[in-house]
Amino acid sequence: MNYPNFTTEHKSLMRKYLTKDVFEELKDKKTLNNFTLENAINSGVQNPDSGIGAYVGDQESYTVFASLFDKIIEDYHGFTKDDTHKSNLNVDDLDAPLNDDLDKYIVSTRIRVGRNLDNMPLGTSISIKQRAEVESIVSNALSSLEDDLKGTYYSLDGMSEEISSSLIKDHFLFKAGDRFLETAGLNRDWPKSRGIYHNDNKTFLVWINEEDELRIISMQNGGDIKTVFARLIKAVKELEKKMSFSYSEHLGYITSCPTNLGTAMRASVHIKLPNLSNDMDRFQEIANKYFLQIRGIDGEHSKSVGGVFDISNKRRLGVTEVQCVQDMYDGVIALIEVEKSL
Ligand code: ADP
Ligand code: DAR
Repeated sequence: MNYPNFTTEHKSLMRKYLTKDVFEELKDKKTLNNFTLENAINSGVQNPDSGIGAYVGDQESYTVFASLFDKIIEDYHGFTKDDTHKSNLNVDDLDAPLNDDLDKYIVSTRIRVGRNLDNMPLGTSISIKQRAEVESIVSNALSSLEDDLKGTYYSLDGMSEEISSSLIKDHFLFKAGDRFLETAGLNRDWPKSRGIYHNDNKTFLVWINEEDELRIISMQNGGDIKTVFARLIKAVKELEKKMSFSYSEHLGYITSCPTNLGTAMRASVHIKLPNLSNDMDRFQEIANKYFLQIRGIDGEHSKSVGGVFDISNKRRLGVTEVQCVQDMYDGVIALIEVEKSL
């Protein structure tokens, strides 16, 4: 492997920290799943506009390629190689009282976590057989869920056009990943062993074998953030009785992209802020103060429509799940106050 032919267009953290020395140290290394440095950085080499530019093939990659990933993780999360992650899934520790404004301004609330099975390669390096094993383990576990989590699993392989378009319309279904995921190897053998589960009233979903092996999602219309969080926690605890997730004391829940490490949680609202959207500098200033990320309403890299934005926590590692949701709640309260004043 030769040192990548970076151009001035390459702006990712991978480009920033893959110095010639780090490259020489790592270029011939590989993990037990034969995941190499070339595999890890391909997405960022092929897509100069990447922000991060690197994915891992397994939990071991974070150790084997530590000279690169430690720097990316410290830069993005402000989390050093000596820090340890803490988890807190106790919904009672969340201070998020419901009020009329939340339901007036918030169209919908969604809280998701990423998970990957222990002792299994990640989507970037998994084999067809292993990916089928993940689908079987997870869909069988889902089929045993009861009460308000009870529902149906739909495999994407052979899914009817009717079901597919209905799920996409509800923002429930994921499509083949974007060019970043494609060049990371996450779309290989698409749509084999990919699928979606949702409960009967479509407030609980699980994506199987998308960017991570599981995306566990609780969502509903309106702004009752605490109820959405409580449902997610109940589901995660039910699933943890039936499978073990890849986790480390240092990095928390292991994910294919370093941005999702730790809690692997994104707590988001689709919120109407038409007035504040006329002053994006002030909007971004408030988002920075409350550790918020501003997205469009059709997912990452999309645009906002009609003054509705996807607002979510930016911090995922070195903070607990309760803090992620508290970040989002406190930020949303502040944004609504400003919107009302305009
Ligand atoms: P992630 O799954 O990492 O959060 P995205 O930002 O791509 O990734 O969102 C995935 C899907 O979830 C998109 O279709 C997006 O529109 C939808 N979504 C995200 N947040 C909400 C929300 N609060 N309400 C409704 N849909 C949402
Ligand atoms: N677009 C890639 C990934 C950034 C984080 N988003 C994820 N993991 N979906 C980049 O390097 O910019």
